[in-house]
Amino acid sequence: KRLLTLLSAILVSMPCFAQATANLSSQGYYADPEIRIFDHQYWIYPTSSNVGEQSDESHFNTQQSELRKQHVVHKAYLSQTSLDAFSSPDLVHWTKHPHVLSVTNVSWAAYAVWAPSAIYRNGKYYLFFAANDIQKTDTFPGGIGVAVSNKPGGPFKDALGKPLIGAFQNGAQPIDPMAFQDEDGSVYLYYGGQGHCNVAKLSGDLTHVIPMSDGTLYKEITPAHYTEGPFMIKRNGVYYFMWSEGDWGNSTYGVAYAKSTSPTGPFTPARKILYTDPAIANGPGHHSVVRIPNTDDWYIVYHRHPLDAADRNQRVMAIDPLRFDRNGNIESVIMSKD
Ligand code: FUB
Repeated sequence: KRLLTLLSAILVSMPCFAQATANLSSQGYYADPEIRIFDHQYWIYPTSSNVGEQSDESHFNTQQSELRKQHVVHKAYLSQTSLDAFSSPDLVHWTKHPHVLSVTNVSWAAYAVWAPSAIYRNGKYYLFFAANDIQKTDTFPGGIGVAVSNKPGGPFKDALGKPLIGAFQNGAQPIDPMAFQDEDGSVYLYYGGQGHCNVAKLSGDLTHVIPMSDGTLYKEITPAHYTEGPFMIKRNGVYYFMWSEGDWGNSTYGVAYAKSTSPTGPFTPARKILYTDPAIANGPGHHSVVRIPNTDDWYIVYHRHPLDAADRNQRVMAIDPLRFDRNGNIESVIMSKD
């Protein structure tokens, strides 16, 4: 009887991940989801990946509209004019918070905002984001920005009036920021696409990059096969640096990780833990990880392509358990069906 009671308690406390994934994927096309815990709620900040939707041009001024017409490189980016967020008490039921950040509130961007990363610091919520990376002009240079709000659901306003990190510092494409607060209060920003990853240390007020202990401002930490989407977690004093590698087109896109005793590496050895399952979904990646407070239960939130997706931007969100073995290595993720 005691065993039955224990089993039913475990089942009740375990969220149903097929349902959780179904609830996330039914929100529509979203990518690059970053999960956080703010105010006793889970929050997800993703990229809008609504390919095919007409962009609303009415909020742009004449100069911005002209620039947008001239620089249509990827149509999908043109409709990424704002970021939505989602909140949940239990990882299963999600409430949408539309337009927590709009590109029209970022004076130095006219094209798109995407791949956000959020932290709580100094009594406020900060949202790091990529903007305008594709078209680089003197007026709209592109880079990684930071926006601030009093609430996790925004509205977030551009904090600096300029990029925090500009184009191609030390060779890294300024996209996919991930802000990591270490236990000593230091904040590190991991970022970079196109196969080049940098880490930079931020000032306490998050307004600028400060030198690391060796004097470096932008340190390249690119692991072999790295594509984009860096993420960092710390467990039992070990830093787990994670990233996305491969390509959706040939079903090699997935998540890998490596370990270190330092937030700036070196990280070793690398191992892939999330990959295409031809029976479930294609190209899972650009993920984030959350630990349930007061437990050693971890979950990975990521985007993936439904098997019938015809376009690389047809990406939906998913969530699954992230498990560690007895040696502290991350086990392969078993993707839930939705
Ligand atoms: O969502 C836009 C881009 O796609 C991100 O910057 C990459 O990480 C990839 O997920």
